[in-house]
Amino acid sequence: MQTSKEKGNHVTVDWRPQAQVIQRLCTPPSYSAQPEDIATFQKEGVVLIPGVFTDWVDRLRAGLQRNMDQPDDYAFPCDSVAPGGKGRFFDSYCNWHRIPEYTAFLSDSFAASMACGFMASHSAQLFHEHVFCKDSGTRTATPWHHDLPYYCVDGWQNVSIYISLDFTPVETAVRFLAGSHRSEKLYFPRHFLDGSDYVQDDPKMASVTTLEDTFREEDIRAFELQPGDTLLFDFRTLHGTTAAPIQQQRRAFSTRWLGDDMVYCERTGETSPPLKDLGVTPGMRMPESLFPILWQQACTD
Ligand SMILES: O=C(O)CCC(=O)C(=O)O
Ligand SMILES: [Fe+2]
Repeated sequence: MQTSKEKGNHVTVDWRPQAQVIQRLCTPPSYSAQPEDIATFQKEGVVLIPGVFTDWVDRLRAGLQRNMDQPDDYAFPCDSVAPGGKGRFFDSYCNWHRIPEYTAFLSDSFAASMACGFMASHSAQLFHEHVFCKDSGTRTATPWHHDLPYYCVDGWQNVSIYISLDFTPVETAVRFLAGSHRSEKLYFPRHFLDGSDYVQDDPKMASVTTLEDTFREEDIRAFELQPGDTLLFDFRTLHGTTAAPIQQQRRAFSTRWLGDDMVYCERTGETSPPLKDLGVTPGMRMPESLFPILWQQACTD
């Protein structure tokens, strides 16, 4: 039997960014969001912005290739196809400071400014990046889940910016339950390998596993994606995929952002990423020495 440790991301190299890398980050350019996109994000918990990062696709693919070629040289690699299963479902995170193409994206793209606008925040603090690859032949569904309970942070102003790096037909793309980000309910994180719940002994959390059959079709948002198409979604929005086989490699590069009200919290069990010794107590902002603030809105009030 696999232990819960073997199912998740493995501890390899140190995930902590060096101060010098943070100091070298430039002020990224600014993004002008369409008010209707922000409104959709706030109402539905997800919005698609077609083609917005097309210019970054080649560089991010090159970065992801480094990550996948030598997974153990980078932090927290994970393979989530069960023994004997077909294909490969790879993910890894917290490598933005080690992979030059990821660092360049944070320094030179308008992602930080975009995050700030969609979160309706005065600042955008980088939590981490997260990359995914499902190889052709993979039949492993991404289990329905939402991201917040995986994390050692809590609050409402947050966003993931998920950039598709390949053409992805709607059948195998991530689908979202519109409006689920407004529910106060939290569900146990799940292992991507087999959909099992994490061991988090929190009486306020429930299991989402029995709920997915009850989602109404009209509330599901699913999008065919071209390389560079980008989904912005809330850490609380429920999402997952079908088990339809992947016909053609599907890769994605995601960055996770914290707004003004996001603070450190202690979960009652394992978290993902499993970040330790952050030097903060519950209720405090995440330390900027590890999670840099990359955008600050000019103060207008
Ligand atoms: O790409 C996938 O299948 C999973 C993505 C996901 O869960 C996320 O970005 O939070
Ligand atoms: Fe997720």
